[in-house]
Parts: sequence; C-alpha cells; structure tokens
Amino acid sequence: MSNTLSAPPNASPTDTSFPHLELSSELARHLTITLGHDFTGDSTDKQNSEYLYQALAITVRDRLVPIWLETWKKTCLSEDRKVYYLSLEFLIGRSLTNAVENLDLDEDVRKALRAYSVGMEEVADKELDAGLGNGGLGRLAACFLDSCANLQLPVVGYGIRYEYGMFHQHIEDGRQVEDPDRWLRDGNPWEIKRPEDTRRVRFYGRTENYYDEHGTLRPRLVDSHDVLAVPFDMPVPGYRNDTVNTLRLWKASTTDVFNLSEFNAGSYPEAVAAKNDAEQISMVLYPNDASENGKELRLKQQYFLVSASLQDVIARWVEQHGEDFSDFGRKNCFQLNDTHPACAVPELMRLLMDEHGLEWDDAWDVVARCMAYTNHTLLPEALERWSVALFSRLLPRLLDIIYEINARFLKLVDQQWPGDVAMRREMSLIEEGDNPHIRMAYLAIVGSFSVNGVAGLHTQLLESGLFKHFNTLWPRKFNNKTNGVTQRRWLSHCNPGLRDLLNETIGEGWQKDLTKIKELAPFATDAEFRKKWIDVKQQNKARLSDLVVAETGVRFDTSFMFDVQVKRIHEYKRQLLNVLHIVHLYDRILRGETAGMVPRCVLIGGKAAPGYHVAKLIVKLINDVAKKVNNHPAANDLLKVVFFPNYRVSSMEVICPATELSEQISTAGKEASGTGNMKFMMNGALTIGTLDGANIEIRENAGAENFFLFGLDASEVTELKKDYRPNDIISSDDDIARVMNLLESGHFNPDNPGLFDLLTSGLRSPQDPWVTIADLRAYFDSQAEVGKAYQNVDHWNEMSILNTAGSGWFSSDRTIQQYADDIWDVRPLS
Ligand code: B1H
Repeated sequence: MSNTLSAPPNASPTDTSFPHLELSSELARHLTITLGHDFTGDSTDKQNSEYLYQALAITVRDRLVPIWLETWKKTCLSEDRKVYYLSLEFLIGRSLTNAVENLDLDEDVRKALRAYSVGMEEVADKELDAGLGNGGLGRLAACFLDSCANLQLPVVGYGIRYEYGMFHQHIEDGRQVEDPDRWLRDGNPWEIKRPEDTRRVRFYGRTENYYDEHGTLRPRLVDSHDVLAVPFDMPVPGYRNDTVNTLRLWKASTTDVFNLSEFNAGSYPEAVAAKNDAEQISMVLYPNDASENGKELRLKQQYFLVSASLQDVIARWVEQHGEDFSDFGRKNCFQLNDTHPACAVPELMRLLMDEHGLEWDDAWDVVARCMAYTNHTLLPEALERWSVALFSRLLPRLLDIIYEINARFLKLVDQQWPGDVAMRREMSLIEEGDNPHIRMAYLAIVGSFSVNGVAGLHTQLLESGLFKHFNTLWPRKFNNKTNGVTQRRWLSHCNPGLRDLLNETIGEGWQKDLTKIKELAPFATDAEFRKKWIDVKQQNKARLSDLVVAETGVRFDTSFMFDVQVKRIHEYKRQLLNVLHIVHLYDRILRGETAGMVPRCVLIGGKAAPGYHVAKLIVKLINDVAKKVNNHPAANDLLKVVFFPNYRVSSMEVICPATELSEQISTAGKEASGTGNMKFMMNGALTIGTLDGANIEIRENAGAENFFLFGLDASEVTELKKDYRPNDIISSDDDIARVMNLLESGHFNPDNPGLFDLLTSGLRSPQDPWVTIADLRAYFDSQAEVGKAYQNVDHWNEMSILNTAGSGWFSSDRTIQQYADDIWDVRPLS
C-alpha cells in the first residue's frame, strides 16, 4: 500500500471491476492453476488437504483484498485521528477460519470442500500458527486488532515479521526441548509485501553538529550503519462489516545486496555477511515472557520497529500535510504495548527535530500529545532497563535526547519537591551507579499523556506502588483498562456447539456486542436448556480427549471433571500449587481415603523460557508426577494427569471449550490481569482462583457464589512476608507434610534422587516470594468444595451458565471502546 493515494479508477470493492465467481470455481482454479496441484481424489493422499488449505487461503484472500484496499484508502485519506498500536508481539494464531467466519463465507466454503470430500476442520488444521508472541501480552494485541476492526476504528498494528516465532516445545524424558518455529516454511498466504514503503533505520554512528541552511547549529547522526525495513501487511478482517484493517510487520534487510566496494575488492563473503547481520534483526522472537534479558539484539529489534513505524506514519503525514506538524499530535496516537517500544518517545523527537527541522518545544508538544503507554507487569525482573553504555554505542543520538528529556523532567521534580535530592534520584530516567541504566518505564511515563494498567487491582498497585511519585505528579495520566478477549475467536469460532445454542436461545447479536450475553442468565434454572448445555460440554470434552490421546497417549475419560491450567510456566503463576494438589489426591488414593473424591483429568500446559531453569524443572516435575499417577492402577478410576506439549493459540481453541475448572492460582498481586481466565469463563468453566488480576472482576461479574476463591489477598501477602514460616505450616498440617514427604523422598524420581530439591527447598524457604505453602491449605479446601459442587450436576451447570452469562465485560470490544473513548479519542471510520 504505497503512499501514493491515487487509486486506479474502478478500484472499489463495491464496483463490478472485481467480480467474484462462485467460491467453488475459484477454489478449483487456485488448486489447479495457481498451485499446479493435480487433485487425486485419493482420500489417503495427505497432500490433498495441504493443497486445499493453500488454495482456500488464496481464494478467501481474494475476497479480502478489495475491502482491504478500500479500508486502507479511507484510513489514509481520513482527516480524523488515527491510532498505531506498536507491539513487539502479535500472537495471531490461525487466520483462515477467522477470515471465513468474518466474511460470512462458512456455508460457501463447506459446500466447495464437499467436492473434495474433506471437512473445513481438516483443512483449517493444516495452517501453522502465526506465533509472533510469548503469551498474554501478544495475544492481547491480536484480540485488540480484531476488536478495532469490528468497531471500524482507524487503527493500524505495527510489529516485526519474525522469521521464527515462539519456539516449538516437545517433551523428551519429561523435559522441555525447544525446536525452531519455521512458520513461514510453506509461504504465508496472508501477507502482502510492500517494498515501495521500505524505510531506512540507522544504528551506531555518532552525533555531529552542523550549520543548517539558516545558519543555525544543529545536531545530526552521522556514520550510521543502516538497515532497511521492508513492510509485509497482514489483513485484519472485521466481523461482517466491510472493514479490513492492517497489521504491518517489518522485515529487516540489508541496504545493498552487494556492497560494491567490498565486492570489487574481492570481499564477497564480507559483503554477504553484512547482509546476514542486518537480517538477524527480524530473525527470531525473544521467548522470555515477563522478564527482560538486556541483549543488544533485542534493543535493535525495539528500535527497528519503532523507527520504521514512526517514519512510515510521518511519510504519509508529509504527503498529505507537507512539513506542517502543528496538528500531528492531535491527529495521531501511538499506543505503546509495554515499554518494549518506548524508544518511540526519543525517536519521534529525533525525527521531528533532526529530519523535519522542529525546535525542541514544538517537537515535545507533539510527542507528549500522541504517546500513550500500557504497563503489563509489576514484576521487577520484567521492568526494562537498558545500559547507558549500550545505548550510547547503538543509539547515540537517542541517548542525547533522553538526557535532555531527563534534565527538563528533573527540573519539574525539583519544582514539586524542592531540594529533595533523594526524590530526584528515585525518579530520574537514569538509574545511577557503576553501570548506569535507562529506566524505560519512566521514559514512557514522562513521554506519554496516558499510562494505563490492565486490570483494576493492577492499576491500583501501579498508582500506589511502582509509579506512586509519578501518580502524585500527574494523577490524571493514570487510568485502568481491564483486558478483554475477542468473543469471535474465543467463543464463536472455538466453540461452535455453544455458538449455535446461544444463537438459538438469545439470538446472534452477542457476536458483535457481548453485553447481550447476559440474556442467558434466566436460562440457568431451565432444566431443558441445561441439558443442551451439558451436551455441548460433553462433545467438547470428547474433542479435547481425542487431542490429548493423540498428543500424549493418555486417555481422558469424559465423565471425569476436566481441570485445566494452561499458561506460561512461571513461579508466580504457581503451577507448583497445582502439582501439590495432584500429589495430595494421589496420596489420598494410595491411602484409600477416596470417599467423596470426584474423578479428575488434570491438564497442565505451557512453555518455559529456555533459560529459566526453575520453570524447566517444574515441567519435568509435572511430567514425572503425571507418569507415576497414570501408571498406578489404584488411580485409574479417579485421576489422570497430563502435561500438554507445545501449548499455543490453536490448542487453546480446543482446550478452553472443554474445560470445567479453570486454575487461576497466581500469588495475589503478581498477575497483572490474565486473559486465559476470561476465555475459560466465556466458555462456561468455573474458576478456582486467588484475588489477583482480572480474577477479581471475573468473580464480581460471575457472582461470588459462582467462583471458588481461596488464599491471601495482595496486602495479606505483603504483610505475611514480614514473618513467613512455611516449615511451621508444613509440620502442623498432616496432609501437607505427607505431600512434601512424597516429593522429597524421591517417590517420583527414584532414578534421580535430589532432582527436585531446588523446588522443594524453595517451597520451604521463608524467602519464597510466591508464598505457595501459605495458600496450600486454603487451596486444598477450596478444591474439596469444587469436588462437592461438581457432584450436583444441576447446580454446577447453573453456575457454569451464569459464568458465561456474566462474561460480557470481558469482551475486548468493551476494552477497545474504552481505549477509543478515554485515551485515543477516535471514532469509527465513516
Ligand atoms: C505480560 C509481559 C511480558 N506482562 C516482557 N508482561 C516480555 C514482559 O519478551 N519480553 O521481554 C514479554 C511479555 N507479559 C502479561 O500481559 C501479563 O503477565 C498478564 O497478566 C497480562 O494478562 C498480559 C496482557 O496484559
């Protein structure tokens, strides 16, 4: 989509210049002519469904493109404010079915596929996930884009086109092994390369002062090493509304394929190596959810995204408005998805001053009007700090600008707290010391007009804790935007049985407006309706059970309760708490104390960051416990446990509709929001959870009586840490002592004694930051309540229905409407 806005005549989707044949003829043509596939009709030919996927994707894309061009043109030409969502991650998953459903092509596609005797599901299953994200933060970005398109908002996503997305996980001898994610292996039918919009991103070099044409001394960057950013656009279809928004992903490329002087000097390998260097930048997604690692390549990725995207927006601005930037801040808004793109603050200053001749004050007026920052975590290890030394080498001109921003900001601090040196040190954008660092969150706050947290509790904790001084200085900057998820993927698409039941019961309006789901509530007490509800859940359990046996070899009995915890493996998320409960159930089974025990299938899944040793050991423990339990004859009728490998977006689409109990058991105050919790609730799972993140709002919306609450709240955790004695708890509680003994005696690891000592000693430590043992008794008791409740089928399903009925608040449409109204000040494109 070039910046040349003049479209050829007739280039409108409403025009007859793009006549569509029957979908089935187009599919047949793409299969045979475009892909050159000779369809054999042999149902055992695995290639057929592969080719059908490719052909169908192109066929559907053909329908998207005219609408896409039209939306882009409208967005570019609109004089209204536009929003750019800058994110290092977009965890998209699959695109085919999403496009089919949003374009209302479901019937046509199914009909067309009948000629080949394959179902839509089999074909859709061939698509590899676009896993360009770690977890919640990246998936949130994808849900947000979906909601923006649904609401017809002029929002463009900007990200990186990683050659390798989130690694694949497989399990060997109970341990996680990582394999590269070659998601582009078979090509990507969902992207369009736009070489005409290539941008140049400049690294290294030094600042030089020179006299401009007015004789004014100005700084500029010289001797830089340049990398090209080539955009690839992905369509973001709105739901049946003639809107297709854009996600623009940048690929890094070298400036010249052959550096001629080197080439001629006989340094061909060096010239090619330089190309490789440049292309490294967009090679791989960093797999560290909720922790930063300070690597130079990561900072390069961040700056690469930021600089290319800002230049892109500025180029379109200049094309329409010339070099007049007085309105730029009013007409554009950049939402920073965490601090990862926080370089946008100094980079926009640099572009406006050094490349477009603005003075500091005018440039700052623009920047401070158009940057908005979302914080996603309070965990200290995730707060980004970049070494000044690294910055001065890689981005010297940006460092000058950051210093100037800081100097001016510290004057303000001094006005507010005159003479308070400690306060200046505390709030400075630079953390002083032997090896000074830039505090990226502070940079983002100072440069933004809005700072938001992602759930009520999280925002409160930001305001009263991490950012309290900033909140004193600028209370009106801070606001909450509780996360949400798109009901189109996370209910309608992934749970077709429930979708149909909802449609026949309350109509179809909920797909566009989830507040309507509350009309379901009266049906909770309707026995006939409940029967249908149970049938849907049973079918979903059967579907998951097939997947589990295919992935793990373990058979899940669909009459058992399906108890699920899927999310990144992290100590604060407390998968260990779940394991301790499993071991407790197992211990009861060994003791024969099984009266009243409800049979359960427990599924745990998630990836550990490759360098996070403890998380990897937790994966091993889950696998070893699962193996022991599943092989014990006495446990057969009561307990099955699996570690689900390579958990990803497309697996959640099968898991969440089948889940009955959703485990949201993080240490209170640690999970900023959680979004998996919302997907489970929408699909009728009951939650067992702590008062953490969005769990609090889930409980309010479902009704406290339809939620299994346990454990300490955030302030109790803080209080307890002053004098925490887990060993006292263990020795005074027989159940807990037995569980610890099983773990410490090597019962689950007879061949490798001491293997899990790191984990058990962590649990026993008074310094355990996650205070797992403190919540354990309450967790056991709450799980016993769950078991009791599950036995009353009518009541359980009444609660289940009320959870779905209460989930309207958790649509990302609601979240995005709040961003649009309170932060962005944007309206739908007319
Ligand atoms: C969340 C991250 C995150 N918070 C650093 N922070 C990363 C931090 O690659 N990195 O360096 C990647 C990711 N992710 C999650 O955001 C929170 O833990 C969830 O509670 C929250 O629901 C989600 C979306 O807001």
